[in-house]
Amino acid sequence: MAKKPLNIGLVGYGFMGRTHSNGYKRAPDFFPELEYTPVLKAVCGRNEEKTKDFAAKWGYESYETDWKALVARDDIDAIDICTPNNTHNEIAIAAAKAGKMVLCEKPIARTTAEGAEMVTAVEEAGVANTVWYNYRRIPAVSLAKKLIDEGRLGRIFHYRSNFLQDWTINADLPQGGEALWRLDAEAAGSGVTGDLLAHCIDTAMWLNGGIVDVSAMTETFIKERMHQLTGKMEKVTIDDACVFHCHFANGSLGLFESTRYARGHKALYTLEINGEHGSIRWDLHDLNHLEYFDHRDDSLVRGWHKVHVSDGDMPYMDHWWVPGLSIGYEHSFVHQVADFLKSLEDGTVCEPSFKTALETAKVCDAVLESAAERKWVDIA
Ligand code: SOE
Repeated sequence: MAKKPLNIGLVGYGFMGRTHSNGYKRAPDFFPELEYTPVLKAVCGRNEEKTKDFAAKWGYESYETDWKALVARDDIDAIDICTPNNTHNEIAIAAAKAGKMVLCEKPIARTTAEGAEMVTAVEEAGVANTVWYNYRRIPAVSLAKKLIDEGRLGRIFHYRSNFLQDWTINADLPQGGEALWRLDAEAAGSGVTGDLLAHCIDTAMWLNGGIVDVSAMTETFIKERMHQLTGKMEKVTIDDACVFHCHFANGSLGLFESTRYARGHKALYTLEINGEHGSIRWDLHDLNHLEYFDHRDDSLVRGWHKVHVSDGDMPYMDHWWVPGLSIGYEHSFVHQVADFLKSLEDGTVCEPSFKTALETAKVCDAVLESAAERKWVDIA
């Protein structure tokens, strides 16, 4: 069967530009049943040399240096936004208005207000959309979803999640500009809350339902850093660390922590859920294992099971190697591409849609408000 091409216009060639491009390239080989196939039509970046180089390296047919020119092209079906958070709103709205599908790197935007405008734009235009919260599509995390939905844990009491890093401890590290925009609140919106806790919140609400209210504290440990764009020492306005607790709509309690100051941890995303019958835990440093405890097991063998998520009957794994062989971080992006293509085929929504991702933005905003005002905040 001849494949239907989906012409991709990628904006941004950084770390995320690479993960998404790899996803587009790998998905057709490993998900051959899909009707659509991504075509790497054009990549866009402001630095012509680097953009041209990226296009050659990753196999894009052409390049642009102005995203508006990319959005105006008739040969582009979908705009994929991999640029700093302060650009998501403008690019996504223009793309939707031009009738393009929009795929946007997380978080949806800097604030709920910006994200809400994006939701309106894609809904008014009726274009397919998704936000790349890739960790949902790690097979072990998808398996956790299946086990919870089957009711194996029973009533849920606790949800606990961390995202720990240590790459900003050095006070000489500048803020702002290329590669370091995540340290600049103007570009990023917030620090660890929007960058890291947003992942934890997206997964948490997917696995355990909505969050009702939050109480948070944030800290900025290094108060001033050299700004790469101005060359001056400037006040740091992002949150370096954030801790919050919350109530979920199902009555369970949530506890979340994120920091870029946990010496020794590079990207330690962990989650644990405790229910009436059992518990589940997972961490990104050992991403192919899901730990599962079922109190209803025979007491002589009761204990934590360490499930190696590699068998063909486990989520996504029938598309990869043979049982016992592992996959990695990059595969979560291949899975998101495959699920997006499948959603086009089926006429369904590829979750998280912009609308779903807006719920995460609302929680992030409430967390920041709670920390700033030292009070509990209800989620609107
Ligand atoms: C930050 O270091 C970062 O790259 C995030 O921006 C990503 O979303 C996360 O998956 C890994 O860490």
